[in-house]
Amino acid sequence: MPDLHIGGRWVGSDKGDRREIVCPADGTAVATVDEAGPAEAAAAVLAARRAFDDGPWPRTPATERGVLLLRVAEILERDRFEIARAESLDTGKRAVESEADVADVIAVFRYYAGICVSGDDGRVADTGRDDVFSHVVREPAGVCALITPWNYPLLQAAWKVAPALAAGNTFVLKPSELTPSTAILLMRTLIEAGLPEGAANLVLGAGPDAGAPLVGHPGVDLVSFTGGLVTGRAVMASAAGTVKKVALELGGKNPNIVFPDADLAAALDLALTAVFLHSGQVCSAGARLLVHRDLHDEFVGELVARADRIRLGGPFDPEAEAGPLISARHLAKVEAYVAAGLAEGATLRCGGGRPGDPGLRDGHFYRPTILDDCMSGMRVVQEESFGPVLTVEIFVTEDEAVRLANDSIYGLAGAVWTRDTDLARRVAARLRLGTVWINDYHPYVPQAEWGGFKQSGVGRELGPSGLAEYQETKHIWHNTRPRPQRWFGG
Ligand code: TXE
Repeated sequence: MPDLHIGGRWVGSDKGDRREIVCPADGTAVATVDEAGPAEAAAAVLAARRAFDDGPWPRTPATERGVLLLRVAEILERDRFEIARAESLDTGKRAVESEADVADVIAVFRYYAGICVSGDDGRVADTGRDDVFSHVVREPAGVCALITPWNYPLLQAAWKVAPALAAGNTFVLKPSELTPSTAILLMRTLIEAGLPEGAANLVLGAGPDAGAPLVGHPGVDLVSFTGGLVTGRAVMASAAGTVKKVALELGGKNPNIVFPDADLAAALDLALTAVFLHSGQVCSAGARLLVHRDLHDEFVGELVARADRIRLGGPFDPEAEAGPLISARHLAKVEAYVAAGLAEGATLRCGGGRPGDPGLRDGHFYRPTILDDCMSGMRVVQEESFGPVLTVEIFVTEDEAVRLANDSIYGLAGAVWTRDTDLARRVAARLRLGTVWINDYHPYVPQAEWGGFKQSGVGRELGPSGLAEYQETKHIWHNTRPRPQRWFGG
């Protein structure tokens, strides 16, 4: 069966282009998929446009849209192991992580189904006139281009698809060319759930070939993009040509601040999870440890001992605690950041290379790495390596901790560890971050907004704001007793 979904039909690539998808854990081929170019991308936009302008979805009552989203959640629940397996094969992440991702995806569809069903009927504006009925309503934004990366392929698609559909939009989804399998399964799920033809379209392919044409297309009203900072800037610039609504989630360089009075057992454990989960390929990875001087030696010593014991392995290895990096190219990028850090004066405490285990030779594995003695100005501290690399900086005062944490072009997420509630709240208030965890790291819920300050992005996903991103606001002024105004005499 062909892999592109355009205007209600599964179609192949016009030019017959196909890409082999390989598992990054061992290099085995897991799928071969059709790849779109500008022609298929344009066809998908036209299909979504027709479905928006003339099709039933934008005019379907919100409660019915909610029922469909619930059906999507049920089908995902039914197929969760098949979907998780596909995600693990594409990304190399552990099966349990993929299963947790699918559970989160289901929760997102349920959340937006609930918002639809509970309804937002707009509001009446007080004009002070009894001859005027003035109300403000929310309408779908239109045709959405949804562009997603490879680290959480299905999850990131769901964060966009669920609110886009809840609001009554039609869309074209363009997943990462490296990890398309679960997007195909999601599309099948939407069709099985009964989504009208053309409301959901899928193009696969490389960013410049299949993604860029969506961003520049005048038929698209909104672009929601998750990916790297450099690509995000290009997307924003290109979208400016037709003044589209733009939502961007561009990653971070997230501080994890540990004060001496923290619950150290929990802080240590979560500091590992913060940075080494999914081998650091997480936009909110706690890649910058800011540790109080009094705590440094003991805390970092224990962290190093535990990081050294993390077992690497493929997705279905029951012993594995972390998987590979996504590609050889990405591995080379991580290696280059570690080399740059060492050249700038950081001290290598553990990791710093590929594992020696011959069983991991065919995968893109990199050992959990801790760089001590880091300074805020170093490239490895400032730029996103997006790998299993922790940099350690020391602070003494509260002000210094806040200053170091905010010394970044990013502002996505971070944590503060202390038993002093006043201190925790003060620091949380001063951090220029979209999410602050106090005595925790990484949890999120669909009910709460996710997104970044500064160059971490524009707009919010999840929560009520995640729905509002996909809506336009319209003010309708209804004069029930119109009369000439006589503004002009003639
Ligand atoms: O991402 P890209 P890459 C960061 C991380 C990583 C870096 C680069 O630091 O090392 O980004 O990763 C599509 N027009 N994050 O190169 O290019 C592309 O096909 C339209 C953080 O893999 O941003 C894919 O679907 N689309 C991030 C998507 O953009 C284009 C998660 C993301 O790819 C395009 C992943 C173009 N011109 C990487 N060029 C996070 N925020 O979590 C590419 N694409």
